[in-house]
Amino acid sequence: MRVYIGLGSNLGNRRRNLITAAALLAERAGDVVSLSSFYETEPWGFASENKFLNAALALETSLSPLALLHLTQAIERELGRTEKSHGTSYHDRVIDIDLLLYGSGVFRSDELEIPHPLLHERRFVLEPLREIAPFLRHPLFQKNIEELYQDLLKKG
Ligand code: PH2
Ligand code: MG
Ligand code: MG
Repeated sequence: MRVYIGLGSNLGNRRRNLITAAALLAERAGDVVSLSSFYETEPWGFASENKFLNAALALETSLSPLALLHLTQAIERELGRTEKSHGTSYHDRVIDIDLLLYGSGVFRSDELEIPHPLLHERRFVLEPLREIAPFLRHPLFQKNIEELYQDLLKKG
């Protein structure tokens, strides 16, 4: 299955954190078949002095959505991520690994929602994702990533 993943870091050696996360995914989850550029972005949804580096990657994997989620959570912990978001408030983090799309699958459980519910509202997700998969279709909106990105730019 082709899976799209968002990476973010705004603490420590951000570049190394993203590279290490991608390398550990390649070691444990499957083949990393694309990796976007790294984008420096302003914190979205919370106030912080620490800018993010964000990236997106495509992974070819045979893991199920939940198995992949648990693997990404283990990698986050290994890279030194401590706290989880409490309620709706965001916080600085060494690494965040988010499952964005799982093929054209739609998946919902208490732990995980795919497509990522905020994918289409976040420039820091759509900008790297459009670099590696502009024509990828969002299974719920029936639009591709480039179209979602252009929609978001229009909305501002
Ligand atoms: N992640 C968040 C909240 N805000 N802002 C940026 N720029 N990049 C992120 O990765 C990010 C964010 C929650 O996961
Ligand atoms: Mg996130
Ligand atoms: Mg996350």
